[in-house]
Order: sequence, then C-alpha cells, then structure tokens
Amino acid sequence: MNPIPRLVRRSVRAKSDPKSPDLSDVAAARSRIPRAPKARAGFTMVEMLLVLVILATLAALVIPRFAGRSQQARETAAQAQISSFATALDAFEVDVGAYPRSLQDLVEPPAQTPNWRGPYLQRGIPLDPWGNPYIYEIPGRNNPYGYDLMSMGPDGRVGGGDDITNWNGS
Ligand SMILES: [Ca+2]
Repeated sequence: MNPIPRLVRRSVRAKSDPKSPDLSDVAAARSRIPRAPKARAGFTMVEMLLVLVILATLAALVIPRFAGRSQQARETAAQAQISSFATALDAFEVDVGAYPRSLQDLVEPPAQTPNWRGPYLQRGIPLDPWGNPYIYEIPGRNNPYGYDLMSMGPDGRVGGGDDITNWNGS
C-alpha cells in the first residue's frame, strides 16, 4: 500500500470532525509536519541569497579597510622589531664594548668575545613582517657613529619609499 493516500484520508477525516480529539487529529497534525520543511527550505534559500548579497556588500566595504589595517599593523610590527633589535644591540655593546659585526652575533657568540652574555634575542633573528631579513650595517651610512638597521618594507627591496629604518623614523 502506498502510505501517501492514507495520510490524505486521515487529514480529510480530521477536517470533517474538528471537535473530536481522537488519534486521527494527531495523525492529521503529524501528516502536516513533513510539509513544513519544504516551505521552510524555500524561504531559507531566499534568506541565503539575501545573506550572500549582504555578505558580498560587506566584504566589498570591509576587506579593503582590513587590508589597509593589516599593512599598517605590519609596519608597526617592523618598527617594534627594530626597537627590539636596538635594545639587544645596545646590551651587546654594553657587554662587549662595540656593536656586533652582524645580527647573528646577537644569538651566537663571535670568536674571542669573552664578555658576550647572550643570546640577546630570545627567539633568534626574526625576519621582517614580509618575510625578508633585516639589513644591518656597521658602521651605518646614516648613523656613522652607530649602526643602520632597516626593513625593506612591503616591496621587499631597498628603496621605494616604504623602507622602515632606524634613522628617519618612518
Ligand atoms: Ca622598500
């Protein structure tokens, strides 16, 4: 027997006698349940389309701002790392009496440096926020009595107006 005609019959019986609270009412109520998800599913699809439209609109508005923030956050991180290097380099200079010849000397003792008390950087030599090494020069061309330290910035090359350095504050 096909179950669908049975459900229809019960439904019809329930409507014909609405005051009788017998099992056929329950059956009729149950027979209506499967229809609800279909209606709901149709509505949900419209909702989903609306949500997609809203998300696309929000993404168009929000993503460029986050991208800008992300770039700004990386520049701030590079400045913070250069400050950390400065602290480590100064500590090295206090112990050893001169700035190191390379950044590697901050984490590995150079030969014949008995006063080395490092490592001066706990997590090794970091790359800049764009994955490139910091450039260290001693003596500095811009800081002839100290050292030059810079990140090449987002473009990954020296120059281009986006370098983050220890001599021009940008
Ligand atoms: Ca650059």
